[in-house]
Parts: sequence; structure tokens; C-alpha cells
Amino acid sequence: MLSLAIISWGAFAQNDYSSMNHSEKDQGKMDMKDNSSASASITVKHSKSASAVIDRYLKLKKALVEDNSQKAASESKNLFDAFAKFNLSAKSNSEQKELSEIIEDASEHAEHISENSGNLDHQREHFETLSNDIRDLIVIAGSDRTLYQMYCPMYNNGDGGMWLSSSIEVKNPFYGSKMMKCGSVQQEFTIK
Ligand SMILES: [Cu+2]
Repeated sequence: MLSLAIISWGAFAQNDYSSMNHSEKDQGKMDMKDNSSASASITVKHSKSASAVIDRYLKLKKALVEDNSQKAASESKNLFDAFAKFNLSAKSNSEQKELSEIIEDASEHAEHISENSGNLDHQREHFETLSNDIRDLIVIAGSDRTLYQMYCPMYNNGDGGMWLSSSIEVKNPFYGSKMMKCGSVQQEFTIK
């Protein structure tokens, strides 16, 4: 599971993340390509049910922006706990099923991030897939704030990677200080 990504900062940062073996990743990518039009807007319902998850996800993202692997590990432990406390009881049966699947997958990624302090590359691989889960979760469960889906076309050997932000300002969690401004707003999640 510990993949050592060799990063070279050549013409187009050739990152080898090919050793990552997570099928969910490709699934997330497919979704991405369907709505690749620049800066679309999606309305989600206003809900506080995901507040703790969103808070902690954003703190994890900040730690990765800061290249702080140790902090990313502790924040993802907090996120893991927020998933465990997520209250599904107020949701419909079909939503409960979908949400519990998302949460199960996302919890695994949070766990990997928390267990890989000192390995930012590996934490970032899991963060990319985790971000897709958080987006899917918000689409179903709603959000208590406007969020932006940001996209970095260079990540993962040019496959690209997305993350969520509460601000339109680009602070890249995949590259941190190496390429802080790489990325753009892909989608806005507004609250109804
Ligand atoms: Cu892992």
C-alpha cells in the first residue's frame, strides 16, 4: 500500500502515481469528465447534517496546502470520527444507503491519511479520492455553506484531481508550496 511516488519537476511534473490501486478513483474521474464545463453551478439543499464533516475536511485540506503531513494525519483522524458520528436517521432509506456507502469508502481514505504521517504523496493520493466522496456526500446530504469544486489538471500524471474549498482562491492541496496556484474553479455548490 505504501507507494513511493517519484516526483520530478520537469516540463510537466511527471508524477508516477500509477502504483495506486483504488478502483473508486476511476469512478470519480468519470463523474468529473461529465461536468467539465468551466465553473458550472449546482444547487444543493441547505443542511447542517454534514457540517462537522465539511469543517474537518477543510482543515485536512489546509494541512495539505501547508505541506504539513503530521497535521494532515491528525485532522483526518478527526474527520474519521466525524464520519462515525454522521447522523443518518433523518435521511430517507435510499439516501441512507447511498450515504453509508460513501461514508464507508471515505472513512477508509481518512484512515489511510491518518496512518501515513510523513508520507505526503500517499496522503494526497487518498485525499483526491476522499474529495470525490465528500462531493458526492454533499450532493445528497446538502451543505451549510457555499463550496467550490476546484480542479488541478496536472495532478496524477495529468489525469487531474479535484478538491473542495470554501473560497474561490486557489490553494492547491496536491502540490502545496511547490505549485500553490495551480488549479481553477470547476463548479460552485450553492445553497438553496
Ligand atoms: Cu493508503
